[in-house]
Amino acid sequence: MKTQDNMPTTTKNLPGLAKLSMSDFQSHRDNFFAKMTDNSVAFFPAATETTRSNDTEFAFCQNKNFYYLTGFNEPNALLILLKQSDSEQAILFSLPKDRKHEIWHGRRVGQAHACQEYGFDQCFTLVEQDDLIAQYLHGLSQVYFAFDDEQLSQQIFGYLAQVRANVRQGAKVPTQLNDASPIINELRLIKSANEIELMRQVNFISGLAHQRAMQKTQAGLFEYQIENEILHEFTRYGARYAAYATIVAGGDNANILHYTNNGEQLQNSDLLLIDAGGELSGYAADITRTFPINGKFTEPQKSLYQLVLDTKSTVIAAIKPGITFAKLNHIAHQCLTQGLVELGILTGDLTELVKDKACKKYFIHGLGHWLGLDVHDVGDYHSNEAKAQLREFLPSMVLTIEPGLYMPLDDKNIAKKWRGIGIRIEDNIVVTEHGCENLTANCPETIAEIEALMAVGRHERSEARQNIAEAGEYTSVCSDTSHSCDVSIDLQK
Ligand SMILES: [Mn+2]
Repeated sequence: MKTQDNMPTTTKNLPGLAKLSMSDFQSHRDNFFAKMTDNSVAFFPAATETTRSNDTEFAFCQNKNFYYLTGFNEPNALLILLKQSDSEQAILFSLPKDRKHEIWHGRRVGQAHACQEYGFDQCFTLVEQDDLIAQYLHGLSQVYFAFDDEQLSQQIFGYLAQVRANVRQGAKVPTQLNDASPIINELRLIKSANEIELMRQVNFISGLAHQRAMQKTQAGLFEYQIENEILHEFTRYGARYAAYATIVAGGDNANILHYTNNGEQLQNSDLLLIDAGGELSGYAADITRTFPINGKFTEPQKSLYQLVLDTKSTVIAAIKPGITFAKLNHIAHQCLTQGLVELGILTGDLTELVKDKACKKYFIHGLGHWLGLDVHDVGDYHSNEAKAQLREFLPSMVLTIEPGLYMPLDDKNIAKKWRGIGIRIEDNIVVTEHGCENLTANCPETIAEIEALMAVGRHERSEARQNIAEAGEYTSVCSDTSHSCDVSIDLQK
């Protein structure tokens, strides 16, 4: 563990491998080509910009399937994968170079550079799209696209109608439509070594952000001020955006699972739950920590925290290829139930309570989820179409483990000392050949680690206050003299 002013050392050369290379995206395309039949075409549209208000837009977020296959980060583009018996072609349609537009809104890659820098076989402007696609479709037998994308579906039916209109002139229309989503979801679920390295980095950065938040937290601050410390640290190391809306939830707010209001003042004896992860080159981290606002756990907070932490550790220790979320859930339920019985929160026969999933009253969400380009990443959780069984883990899957316990302030059925406590601890895990790797290793989690780090934060604040006081004296001495004092004092040092 280290204080904030030290540069990170463990993930060596941050920001290091901050993006995937052209060959990574090419191999993603190759993997999709391998799933296509001969004489077929697949469509993957880029995202469009979303209006925030009037003429301003939200920060652009690329469509993740499109990004996975291209690395191309402009809106409105379209990728086509064309597979014929003797060739595989990746074709991009994108916005044209436009000097005037670029001066106002930013540079565009343009068609010539897109071919060179992204490895596409052919690149065209959007103006050429409609005519060319109708030509490509003629004579093909199958089409792949995401069925849940309504706009794209409409567009493709339009193209097919365009080809069909020329049947009398000899045009041949594809007859089989395939949903591209399950195919690309499966590909995205298994990460490459370079994807895992990116996720290692974004986890490391996010761990630093949680460390900073712990050090900066004190009663009287507002939740959004701690959110700001988190975002500061993300950006500082190249994770320009949060992967999802940061949750900074003091006290009873932690019992609202997706609390993002972040507008309340931190109270001295409460816990603070922070669920925050950065996004680095499109890849997400998703980390939760819970710690005492004044730096010292109370006894009830300690008991519940240690139980959640022990549960998380026991579950993670069991992760290896072949295990399922069902088995991990059983382990989590056993740990939590036993702990809740020992604390007197649940009463009854342990075996019966586990069987009845009694702990779900306080552990109200799932144990974890896939993680990748999306924070709740794509990929089937089941092993068969009937959805009867949860699938076995494979090496290079990445997932979260996030047990929690939630005791709402207004729940009169719980003893008073537990009320208003909400705890979640969440790590990001890669399944390896024989076990797993915890990507969230640099983020403090034990009671001793957290209390020690927060004590460093308190010490730094009191030193800073002392320095400010001394600087104040110095300034006042200066201002007593008759000539002007030209000394600048950095109060932050
Ligand atoms: Mn999560």
